[in-house]
Amino acid sequence: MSAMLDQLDAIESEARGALDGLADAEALEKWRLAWIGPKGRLKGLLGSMKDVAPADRPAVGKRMNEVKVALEGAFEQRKASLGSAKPQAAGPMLDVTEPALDHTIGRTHVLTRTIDELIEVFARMGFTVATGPEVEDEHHNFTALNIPPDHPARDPLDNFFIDGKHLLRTQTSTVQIRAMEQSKPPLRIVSCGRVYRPDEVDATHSFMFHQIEGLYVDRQVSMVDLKTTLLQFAHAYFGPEAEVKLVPSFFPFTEPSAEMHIKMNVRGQWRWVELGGCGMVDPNVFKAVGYDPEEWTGFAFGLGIERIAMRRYGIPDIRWLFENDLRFLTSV
Ligand code: FA5
Repeated sequence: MSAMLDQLDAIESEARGALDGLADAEALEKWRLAWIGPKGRLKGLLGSMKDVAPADRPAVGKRMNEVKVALEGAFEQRKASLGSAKPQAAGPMLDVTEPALDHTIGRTHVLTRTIDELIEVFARMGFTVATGPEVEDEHHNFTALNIPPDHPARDPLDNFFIDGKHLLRTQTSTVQIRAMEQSKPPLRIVSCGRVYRPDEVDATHSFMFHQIEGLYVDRQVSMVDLKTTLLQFAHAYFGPEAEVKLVPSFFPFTEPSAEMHIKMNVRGQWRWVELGGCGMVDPNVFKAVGYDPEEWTGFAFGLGIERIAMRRYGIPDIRWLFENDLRFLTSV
């Protein structure tokens, strides 16, 4: 009999020891099955009851029951204590009913959008896209554009020179020269990009801004072609009621030259707004790129993209375009 009682004592103390080290509900369940479950160690001892002398069986049965009750109690206690520590023991919780996080997708900057729109309008008129560097030499920024060495526009105080001969381009007209150097006429290009001038910054001026340049070279091109092209652009971009006016002006690289004004609806009021310069390509510019001015004629224009975007989207201050303030960026 004492061998059986010893075994019961051993099972009880071993089972209690194993129970102490358990960390989660899964381990607890395994413990229950192993020790007090229907096929557990305790039940396994029942098979040995037949070897116990009949006189001793009540005592052994009583002890077996005590151990069973004690281990079941210990199991319940451990289960309760693990249950109260559930959040840590169970790891991160997943609440599938919680609404998903709202993740905001960025959007194209209004200037990039304007550039894409402008290019699309001119592409429909047969213009292809040309590009040029922002760091330019004096030849492309001035000399080839008929701006001689003593011209006030070349004053170092009016330009961002990098060294004696290179500067940040002040206008996209540089791309006219590069495009003509690279291709034979006829030619029809637009070019959009950044230009730099040490202008004082205010609501309509920045030291860095964007221009769209257009150049059309062919035989017998006239001012009528220029005005028609600009009018078609104005209608396509600002609506069929927009009007175009060319006001006499001066640029060294066009003759005659004009300012392009567009009559458009600005917040309910019709106003004339100056968007840029234009004119017929000066014969000296053709000579600089090796085109024969007796054979080829052309027009060119250069418009400020910020001014266009500001009109189109009702933006009152040019600085908002560069400050990266999300309140503005998400509103246009
Ligand atoms: C030019 O830059 C000439 N290259 C345009 C041209 C091209 C004339 C081809 C003839 C033939 P202008 O300096 O006026 O021109 O500048 C053109 C436009 O750029 C202006 O009308 C204005 O819309 C914009 N602009 C000029 N300075 C600034 C500035 N500091 N900030 C923002 N936009 C500006």
